[in-house]
Amino acid sequence: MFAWFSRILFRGLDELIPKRRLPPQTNSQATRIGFRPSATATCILACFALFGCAALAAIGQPAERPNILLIMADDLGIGDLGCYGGQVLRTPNIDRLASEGMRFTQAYSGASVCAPSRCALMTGRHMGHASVRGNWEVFPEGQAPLNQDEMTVATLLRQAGYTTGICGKWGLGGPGSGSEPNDKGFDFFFGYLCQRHAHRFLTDYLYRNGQKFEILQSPDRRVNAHALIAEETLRFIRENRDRPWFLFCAWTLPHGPYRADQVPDLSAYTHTDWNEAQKVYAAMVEWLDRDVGRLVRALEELDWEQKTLVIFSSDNGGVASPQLSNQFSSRLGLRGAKGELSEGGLRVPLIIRWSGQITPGTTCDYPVAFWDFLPTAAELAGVPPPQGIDGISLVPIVQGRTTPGSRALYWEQYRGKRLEQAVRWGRWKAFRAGPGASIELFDLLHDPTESANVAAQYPEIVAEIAAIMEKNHQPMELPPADPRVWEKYREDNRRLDQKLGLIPADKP
Ligand SMILES: [Ca+2]
Repeated sequence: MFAWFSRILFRGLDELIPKRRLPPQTNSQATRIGFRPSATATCILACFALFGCAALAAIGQPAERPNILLIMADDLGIGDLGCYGGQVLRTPNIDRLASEGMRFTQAYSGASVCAPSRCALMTGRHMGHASVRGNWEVFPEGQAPLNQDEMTVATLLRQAGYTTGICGKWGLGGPGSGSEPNDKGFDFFFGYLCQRHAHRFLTDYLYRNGQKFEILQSPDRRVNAHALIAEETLRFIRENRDRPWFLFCAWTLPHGPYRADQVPDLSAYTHTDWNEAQKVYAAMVEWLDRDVGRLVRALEELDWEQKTLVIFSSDNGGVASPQLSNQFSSRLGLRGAKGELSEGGLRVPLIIRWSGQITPGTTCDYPVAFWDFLPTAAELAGVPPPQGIDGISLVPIVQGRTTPGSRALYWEQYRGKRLEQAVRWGRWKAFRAGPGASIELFDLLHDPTESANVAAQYPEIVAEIAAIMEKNHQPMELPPADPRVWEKYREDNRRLDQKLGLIPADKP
C-alpha cells in the first residue's frame, strides 16, 4: 500500500516541480522520477518517511545481533537471475531470497573488476580513497595487499565479538604479504589467496588459514575446488553456534574460463544448441544457485532464519562476451561490461533477507554500493564504524525506518596510467575518460542504457560532477607491473593441465 501511495504522491509532485530543478535526490522514489524536492516536498517526504517507518517497523521486534552471511558471486550478471528478469537460467534459490527479503534495483559494485571491488567491500571506502584500486598482480602469487594498518569489516566484527570466516577467493594479498585473510580479521579462511589461481576450479592446492592444503588431482580423479569450498562454508555455519558469526562466501562461480573441465557435469544442457562456453556458464550459475539453496537450508535446519541476515551480490558487472551475455541477458542491455565504469560494468544484484525484520518481497531503488557493507555490518553488530569511510548503513533502509539522504557515488580506475572516473548522482551518471577529457553525462531516468550524452544541455550538472570527481579522488602511486606474473600463470596452467591429463605430459 505504501508503494502505491508513494507512486501517487511522487507522480503528483513531479507535475508540480519544474524538471530543470534537478539533483540531488533524496530517496528511491525521487530517483525514479527525477526531481529536486522543494521545501514543501521535503516536508512531505519527511512525513512519508515517518509514516513508512511506523508501518514497516511493526513487522520486526528489536533484534539480537544477527549472524551475517554474505554470499558474493564472481562476474555474475544482474540479468542472469530470475528475480531480476532473467528468462533462461534457473535460479530458484536466489529468487526465493528476493521474495523473502528486499531486492535492490540500483545496487553498484565497489569497482568494475574483482580485487578493488573486494577492497571497497572489506574497507568501506570507495575507489577514490581505497588502497587497492585495480587488479594489481603480484609475482609469484597474489594481488596488491591492503595497507598494513587498514581496518576491515572482519576486524571490526571480530572485535565486536563475532566469529569471522571467509571461504573462497581473497585477492587482497598473497602468501606472506601481511594481508592474508587471517591478518585482516578473519578467524577462519579456506580458499584461494590469489585471483589468478582462483580462476582454476581444478587446482592442486588451496589454503586453510595460511597453510597449503594439497589436492590430489589426476586424469582419473578430478576434484573441483568449489565443491570443497562449499563444504567448508556449510561446516562453518554448522560448527559456530556459541557466538554470532560473519561468513563471507567469496565464491568464484561463475567466473571463467568457460571450459568443460571447470564444472563437474554438463549433461543437463545436452538438449540445448548452446556452445561449450554457454553450457559451462549456465552450469556455473545454476550450481551457484543450488549451493545458495544448501546454505539457506542449513540455516533452516538450525532454526536460524531470524538470527541470520543473508546478503547476496556479485563482485562486478556481467562479462563482456556477447555469446554469453546475449544468450542469458546477463547485463539486461546495460551499456558496457565488467572492466568498464558504465552501468553494465558496475550494476550488480543485491538481495538482503532478514526474516522478521524485512518486509518480504520488497524492492528498493535507492542507489547503494559495496562501501555501504562495512557500516551496515557495524550497525548490526552494535559498534560504531571507523572514521574516514564512505558508506552508510543500510539497516534503516531494509527495516523501512528512514529515507536516506542524498549523496553521490564515485568510482575511478586506471586504464594504463590514465585515470577514468565515474559518478552516480541522483538520476545522473557521469563518466570522464581521463583528466583532460570532457565529462559525459547520461540521464538514467530516461536513458538507462547510457546511449545519449546530454552534457551540453546541463552545464551546471556537469560542473557539479566535476567538483565531485575532484573532491573524491585522493591521488596515489600506482604499483609497477611485473611481466613475470603472466609467464608464471601460463606455466602453472600448463602444469595443471598435464597433471589432469588435459594435454599430453610431454608437451613443453
Ligand atoms: Ca569478478
